[in-house]
Amino acid sequence: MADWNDTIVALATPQGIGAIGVIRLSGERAWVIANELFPSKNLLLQPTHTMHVGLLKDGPHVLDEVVVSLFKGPRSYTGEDVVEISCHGSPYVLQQVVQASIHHGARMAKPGEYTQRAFLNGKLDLAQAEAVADLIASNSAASQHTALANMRGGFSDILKGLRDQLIKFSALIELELDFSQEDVEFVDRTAFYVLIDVALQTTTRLLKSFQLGNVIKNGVKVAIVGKPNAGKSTLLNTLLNENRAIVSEIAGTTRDTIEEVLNIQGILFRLVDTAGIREHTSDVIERIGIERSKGAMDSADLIIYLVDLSAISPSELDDLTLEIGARNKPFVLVGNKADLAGGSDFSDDLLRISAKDPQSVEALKDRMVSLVASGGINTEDVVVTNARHYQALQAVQQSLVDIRNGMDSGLPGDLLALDIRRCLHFLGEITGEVSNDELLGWIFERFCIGK
Ligand SMILES: Nc1nc2c(ncn2[C@@H]2O[C@H](COP(=O)(O)OP(=O)(O)OP(=O)(O)O)[C@@H](O)[C@H]2O)c(=O)[nH]1
Ligand SMILES: [Mg+2]
Repeated sequence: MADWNDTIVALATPQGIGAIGVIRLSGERAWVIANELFPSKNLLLQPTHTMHVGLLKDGPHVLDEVVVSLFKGPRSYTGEDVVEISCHGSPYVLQQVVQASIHHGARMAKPGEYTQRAFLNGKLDLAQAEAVADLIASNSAASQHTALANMRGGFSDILKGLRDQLIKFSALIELELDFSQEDVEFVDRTAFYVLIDVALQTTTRLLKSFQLGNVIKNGVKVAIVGKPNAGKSTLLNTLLNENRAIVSEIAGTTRDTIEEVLNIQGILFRLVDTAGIREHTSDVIERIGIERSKGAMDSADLIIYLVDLSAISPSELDDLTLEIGARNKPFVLVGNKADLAGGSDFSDDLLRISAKDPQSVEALKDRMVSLVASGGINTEDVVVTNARHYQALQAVQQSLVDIRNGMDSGLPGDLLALDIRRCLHFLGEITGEVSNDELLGWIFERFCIGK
C-alpha cells in the first residue's frame, strides 16, 4: 500500500493537445510545492477555494502562465490539501509541470490514487468510489444517470439503512445472551421477522436490477432476425443512417452477423443484423450464418422479428407470433415493406414499417425504447451495475435467508448472532467498512492515473 503522507501529482485531464490541461497535487505539501513554483504571490497566505493567475516557474525557467486553484483539506476531493494547476494544454508544457512538481518533492500518482485517498479519508464509500469510475466510462444518458446516482450515494444509503437495523438487532440479541440464565427475550421476534423480510425484499430488488444495470452499462442487445430478403439489412442501415450492411434482392445476402451500436433517446442499443433464416439450404456458409442468427436470438435482450408483408399470409404470421412468444423474451414483430403490401388484414399488434423510409422507422425506435423502459429501466432508481456488488449482495441475501430459517427453527441466540454478523460482513464489503489492501488495490488499479 502506498504511503499516505506523501504528496502526489498527475495530469487530471486526458493526454494529448487541448485548450487547457489540469495538473492535480494532493497531500500535505501540495500547497508548499505549488507555492515554490509560483513566485508572484505567497499562496500559503491565500484562503482556501480561491484561484490565482500567474507565471509558473521552475527556478529561473518559466514553464507557463497558469491558473492555480487552492483547496484546503478536508474540503477537497481527496480530503487532503489539493492544488489544481490549469495550464495551456500542450503535452510538453504539462509534462514539464509534472516534472517540476516531482523535483519539488511530489510523487507521481498511481491509477485511482486520488479516489482511493478520498475513500480512505471518508469522503466517499467504496461503492461511491467505484461509481466514479463508472461515471468516467459512461457512454449514454442512462449509464450516466445510474453512475451519478450511485456516486451521490443512493445505493450506499440503502445498504447503510439495512446495516444500521441489523446492528441494532444483533446488539439486542447479544445482550439477551448475557442474561441467558434469566430466560428473557429483549428482541421482539415479530419486529425482527418484519425487518428480515424488508431486507430480503430490498436485496431481491437490487439483485434484479443488476441485469438491468448491465444493460445500461453495456447496451441492450437487439437481434434483427427474419427470413431472407425481409429487409433486415435495410432496416439496420436506416436505423444507423449509413450504408453499413450490403442490401440486395438476392435472398441470403447477409452471411455473417453484423453488430453496431446506436444511441436512441439516451439508451444504448447494440444492433445485430443476422443472416436470413430458412430451413433448407445446401449452402454450407449460409447454414453457419443461420446458426449464428439463432445464437444471436438466444443471447439478445430484445428481438426484432421482421417479416415481408408482401410475402406472408395472416395465418403464417399468427404461427410466427406464437413461435417467437415462446422464447419468453421481449420482442417486436415488424411487418416490413408496408409500401408494397396493400392488405390491412393483419393484426393491429403488428408494427408496420417500410425499412427504406427513415420516417416510418421512428415508430419502431419508440417501441424499442418503451420495451426497455417497461422492463424497468428507471434511471432514477438505484441500479446495481457492478459485478463485485452483485456477488456480495447474493451473499447478503443468502445470509438473510439463513437468519430467517434459523428463527423459524428456534436457533439459539448465539448462533443467530453469528448469522447476523456474517450478513453485516457482506454488506460492509460493498461499502468498504470491511476491506483489505488486496481488494482496494484491485478496485483502484482499474482507474486511470489522475483520477
Ligand atoms: N419496397 C420495399 N423494398 C424493401 C424494403 N426494405 C427492403 N427492401 C428490399 O428488399 C430486398 C432485401 O433487402 P435486405 O435488406 O437485403 O434483406 P435482408 O433481410 O437483409 O436479406 P438477407 O440478408 O438475404 O437475409 C432489397 O432489394 C431491398 O431493397 C421496403 O421497405 N420496401
Ligand atoms: Mg441482410
